[in-house]
Amino acid sequence: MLVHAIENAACEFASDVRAGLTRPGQKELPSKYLYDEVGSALFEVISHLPEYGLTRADARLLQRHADEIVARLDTPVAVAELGCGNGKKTRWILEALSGRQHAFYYPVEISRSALVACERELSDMDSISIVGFEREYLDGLLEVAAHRQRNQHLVVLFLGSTIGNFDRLAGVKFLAEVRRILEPGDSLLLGTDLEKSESQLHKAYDDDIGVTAAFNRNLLARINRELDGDFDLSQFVHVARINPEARSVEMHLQSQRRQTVHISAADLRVEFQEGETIWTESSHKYSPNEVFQIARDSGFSCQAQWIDDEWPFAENLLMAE
Ligand code: AVI
Repeated sequence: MLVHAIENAACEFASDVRAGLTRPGQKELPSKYLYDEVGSALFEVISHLPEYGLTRADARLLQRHADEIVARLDTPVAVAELGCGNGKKTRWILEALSGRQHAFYYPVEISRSALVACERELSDMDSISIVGFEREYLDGLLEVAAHRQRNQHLVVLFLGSTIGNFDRLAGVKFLAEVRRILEPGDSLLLGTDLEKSESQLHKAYDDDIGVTAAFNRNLLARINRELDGDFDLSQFVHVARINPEARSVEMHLQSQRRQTVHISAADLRVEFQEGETIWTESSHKYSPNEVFQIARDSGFSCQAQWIDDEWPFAENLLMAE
């Protein structure tokens, strides 16, 4: 069973790499593949960098406002989290909740190592029962919903501005899917990184010591490791580009010369021109008011918003209508 799952994951990776690198025009790789074990560890380091305040702002808001957030939820409530990471930020919400009731916590995570780390991090909380799901977000949430007891409400945590890694429209579509799984009276706590100056954004996504560059280039190293590729890493440079129309920062990997790359497990030979890029991630930034509209467009209403005073970032509490 497990062997099959691993083989399927490798096939899917190979076919996504093939599709992305043979696209006419801009070559692309899906950003979800940035997070293997090395990539997840590098992202953890990014979250400590002075240039990248997003994760700390998210944690600060949860720490400061957890009681108020929890007080606004209909009880009894179970907590589901889409992408739990290492679980550290979630502790604030679970601690606030444990003062009121015993609670179930359902982390949904595609990375097994993150799921294990999260369960370990929160295992000392006696009044919380943890049931993890190693699944894609919506599949996992469907399972969580199937486990809910009668009269129990759900609060879904979608923190860290992961929503920003979707295109704006795809983000609304995703939230509408989440809403379809929920019931009136359930809620969604959504973290959104807010608009900031181009220079601040540029530094955040191209830091001085090169951790974000390593995070990005690891994707090519991962293709070499897992799909038997021969990317010469010294010939691809990390580039962070501001896209003012999309109000996003894009990460690209730019080929330093004309070159050909082979990826055996994807049965692929791909040519790069000098200066050509592979687009690996977009990170969209929001205005505070826009979140209210996104909530309405996806079947929620935004009941409360908390904005950090050090790094423009908002925690938004959305209620399922
Ligand atoms: C996970 N995600 C919200 C991060 C972001 O800021 O878009 C990923 C990241 N990419 C580069 N630095 C951090």
